Amino acid sequence: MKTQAKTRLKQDLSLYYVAGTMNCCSPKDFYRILVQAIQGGITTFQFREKGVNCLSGQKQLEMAKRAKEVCHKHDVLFIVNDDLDLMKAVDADGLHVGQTDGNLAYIRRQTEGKLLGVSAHTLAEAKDAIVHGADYIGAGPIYQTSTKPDAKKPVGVDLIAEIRSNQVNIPLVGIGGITLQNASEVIKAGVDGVAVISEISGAVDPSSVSSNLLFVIQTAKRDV
Ligand code: TZP
Ligand code: MG
Repeated sequence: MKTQAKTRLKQDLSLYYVAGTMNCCSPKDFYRILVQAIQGGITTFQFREKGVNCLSGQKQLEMAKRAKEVCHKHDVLFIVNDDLDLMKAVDADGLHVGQTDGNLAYIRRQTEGKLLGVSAHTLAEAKDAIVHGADYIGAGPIYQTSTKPDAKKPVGVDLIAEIRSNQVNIPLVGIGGITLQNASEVIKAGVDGVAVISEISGAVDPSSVSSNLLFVIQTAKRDV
């Protein structure tokens, strides 16, 4: 990735909201919360429709299309979690995969011209993702999270410092248990952005939580 595109991506990943309808009370709430999060200033959205009570088939496709439309109307990047076919069907901006979601070399070929994000739990996984051409890394879980039932043990901000001290200059986001209270610490450890599910999807006022998070992130970035 060219330096200018990398700088732009680092900016675009600043406040990365991840959600599916099952993280909200209903599909209707999912869409309302997404719109409010956009109003509050999220910069990237990942459609992660998986687990108990998730939408499938045509309903999932329609929701993904609606979500992409509202994201693009407001210049928010739209990324699809795991599902290559869905990413292609909605012509998303990119795909995000975990360590067990398939062969990275194959996935990179299939996502040519799109962004590819890869989750990493260790420095070795981050390096492997870079070798395979990932555009950005999602590092975590940083803190304890109850949103992802199969989440690994929290790695803390040490993982971020470790990745950065190995001269890994790839766009990097932290994920897992990130809140308004700890977002600044995560940014100061060296990430370009923070990814959250419950802090926004469970908020009484998703718009103000999003704008407060963005403020904390931008302030912390200036202090790094
Ligand atoms: N990957 C690692 S932790 C996590 C994912 C998808 C869940 C993050 O959710 P929350 O509610 O922000 O802790
Ligand atoms: Mg996955």
